[in-house]
Amino acid sequence: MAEPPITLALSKGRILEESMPLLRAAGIEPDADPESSRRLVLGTRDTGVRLVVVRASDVPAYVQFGAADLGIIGKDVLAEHGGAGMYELLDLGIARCRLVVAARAEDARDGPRQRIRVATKYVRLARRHFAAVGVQADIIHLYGSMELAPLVGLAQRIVDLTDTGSTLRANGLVELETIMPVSSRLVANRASMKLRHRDVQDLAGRLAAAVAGSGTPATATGGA
Ligand code: PRT
Ligand code: MG
Repeated sequence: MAEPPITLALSKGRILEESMPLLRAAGIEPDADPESSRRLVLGTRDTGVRLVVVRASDVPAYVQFGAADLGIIGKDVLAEHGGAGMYELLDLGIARCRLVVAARAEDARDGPRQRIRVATKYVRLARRHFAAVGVQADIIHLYGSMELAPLVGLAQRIVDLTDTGSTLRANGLVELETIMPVSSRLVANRASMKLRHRDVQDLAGRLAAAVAGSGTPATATGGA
């Protein structure tokens, strides 16, 4: 019997957009356009790889529990999850941004109060950050539009991602400090690393070559 396909979990949006050129360079061509298709499981041409398309914050669950052998996630999502049950194999260098603390420009001048409320999707990372800098913070878990929280008095600070900074600026917010730089990572389920070592390493190697800009598997010659 043929081996089951290697399953790679990724998310629609920024990560998928920026992953596709790397996947193509690594020889993985989906049999439907993952961005527009309604299908959540996609085959690929001539490779034993299938793609599953899930929400960004759900990718770690698929990889941790082995429903996906591999996944592509932001370092933000990986760090917030904690990485249980998986190995980080590769920095893909895509979907770059940074996790920052931000506040309304007028509040930023005040400096932190004795105790502040912080709105974020990154509860664990925010808690760790404010503990490290010795600020008492009550963390409020939001699922989206963090930028709104300071404008309506829900929180004095937010912990959120920013890239160009235009979303913060558009809402009168300023960046106070960077918690960490973020880019997307290839992660692998721990058991898959053992049981399907060759397949996982092969795919990771081809992606590494694509990242390095050769655009072709390491064994191939020539080409730009
Ligand atoms: O939407 P859903 O809940 O399904 O998931 P998600 O919002 O986590 O997915 P998505 O596609 O928005 O983000 C997936 C991953 O992309 C994140 O986990 C990051 O690793 C990465 N990434 C890179 C970003 C950004 N850049 C980014 N700029 N994720 C979000 N943003 C947001 C930012 O917070 C702001 O609201 O995009 C907006 C524009 O940013 P500016 O600074 O350029 O204005
Ligand atoms: Mg989103």
